[in-house]
Amino acid sequence: MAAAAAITGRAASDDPPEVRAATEKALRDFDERKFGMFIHWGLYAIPAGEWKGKYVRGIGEWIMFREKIPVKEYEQLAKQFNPVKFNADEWAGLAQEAGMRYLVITSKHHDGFAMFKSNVSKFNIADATPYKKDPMVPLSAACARRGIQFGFYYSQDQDWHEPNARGNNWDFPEERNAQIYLEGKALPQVKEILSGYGKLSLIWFDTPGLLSEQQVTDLRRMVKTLQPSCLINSRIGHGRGDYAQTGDNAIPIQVYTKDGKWEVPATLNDTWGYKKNDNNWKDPRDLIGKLADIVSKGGNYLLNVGPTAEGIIPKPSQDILRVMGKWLKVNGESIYGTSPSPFYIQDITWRATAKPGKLYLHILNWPGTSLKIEGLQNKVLKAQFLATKAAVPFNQKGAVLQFTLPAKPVDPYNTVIALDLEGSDVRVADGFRAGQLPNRLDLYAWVARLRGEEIRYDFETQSASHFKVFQQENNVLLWYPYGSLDGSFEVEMTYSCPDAAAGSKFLLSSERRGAGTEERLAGVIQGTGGKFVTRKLGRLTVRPQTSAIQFRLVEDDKSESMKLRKITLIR
Ligand code: FHN
Repeated sequence: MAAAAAITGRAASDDPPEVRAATEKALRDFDERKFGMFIHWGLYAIPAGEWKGKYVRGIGEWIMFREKIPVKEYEQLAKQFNPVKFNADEWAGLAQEAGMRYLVITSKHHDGFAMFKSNVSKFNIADATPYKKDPMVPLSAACARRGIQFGFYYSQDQDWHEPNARGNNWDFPEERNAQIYLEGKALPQVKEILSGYGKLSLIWFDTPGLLSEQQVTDLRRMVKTLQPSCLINSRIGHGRGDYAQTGDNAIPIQVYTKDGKWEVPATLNDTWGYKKNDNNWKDPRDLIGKLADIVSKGGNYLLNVGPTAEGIIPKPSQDILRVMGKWLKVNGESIYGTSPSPFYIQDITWRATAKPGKLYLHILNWPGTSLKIEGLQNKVLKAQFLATKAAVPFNQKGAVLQFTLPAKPVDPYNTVIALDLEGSDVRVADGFRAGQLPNRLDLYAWVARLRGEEIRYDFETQSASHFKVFQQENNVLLWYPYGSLDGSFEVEMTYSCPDAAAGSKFLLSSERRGAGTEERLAGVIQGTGGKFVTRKLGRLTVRPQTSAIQFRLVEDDKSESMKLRKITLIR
């Protein structure tokens, strides 16, 4: 797997050959699985987003940090944690029904509480709760029985329960010694999770923070010594992972294959850990589209559920996942084991995935009775809808392929057309190939990360709205170029705004991780009489190092109801 070299490169070069071989094999398998279940489960499911009667904004598992809850007080939650409704087989069964082929669960999140029986710290589910059992034993076994690969999340640097770990400066204001924490808790606990639950497909470290390169190298070595085939994600830090994560809910704007395998960790609502008031569930159409979008760009999708303190995966999550599973049952051939799109991503109408001699067109937004695909050089031998096996009439002249479609989608979520091609390799003409961008590039709101509790996407108008302004955590749209853009672009914005709501200042900026805003384009939202219009904004520079392009209202949210459909970058 040549593409993985950039990510495995440094770590792998230190690995013994047998570890390298086991890692490469595991990576190939991981690449084929495409879709996994993430589970954030811990004590934070008890307060569930509310502390002392007050609603706490933000992600649920951060409640201890946000409210600066003292360790002694937070520890008391363990006495109430009794997930009697937890049923390992039901959870694994749900993952299987959803078409998820691997599962990653929090063994210890930043709050420091071990969700497994640990001999290293008494602050664990078997010793500190009335439940008294280790749920990870039956869960790992249930996954193994169902052919779902099992992996653990472990927060290796942040641990708000420990004076020498990172994060808790309300109980522990004095300087920490990370090595004491590592040797006393993180390393021995990682050893425990690698030893007691059979074969782990991966360890998912998080928020690497300030650990030194040597500390990270030691951690990697320990994992690979105990289980050579256990994959390590990039959030171990210092480039020592086997595969990469994008940011949370962050999908690259284009096909992205140059740095090896990657995965998008994503939420079903706005939290990872259970929050009783978070009902901002994503639409299955959005999620099924995102699965195709991510896979067509080269990634895996790790989609989260946050079970309750009783051990129940919230019903809306279950319902959504079952809808996804139903779609995958029919269309799985176009997802599992595929390679990324050979075309660059043009708009939000369709995506492509491929297999030798096969091309799958995922139609996400129905174009009406005709669909034109340009650039395919292979002769098309056959075209059929995966859902019905019905033939799709088409006409191919040179590199222009035209389909005649029914007026309405065959599948309301994503209609897949499977093409049989002449020749095994898919060939795409110059100017249409992945990696070759056009002079006008549309960044649609649908492709952006919608960050914030209020912001919403509307399928009807293909636009995002509710740009509420807060002192912290404004509602924003973020696009992630991942190195695909380099230059100064003229920028246009396609949006609508009722005249009465016009007037707020907006900011479109390119951001660089660690350095903040690099370049900004400011303006005032003009009224459009509620109609969608395209307006020129000025110029913006985007560099390969740009981590995100961001749109937000800055000072007031009078224009929060404006609808933003897309930003266009013109070279
Ligand atoms: O801080 C965590 C957060 O709670 C959650 O676990 C996510 C999942 O990717 N990771 C961190 C933030 O990126």
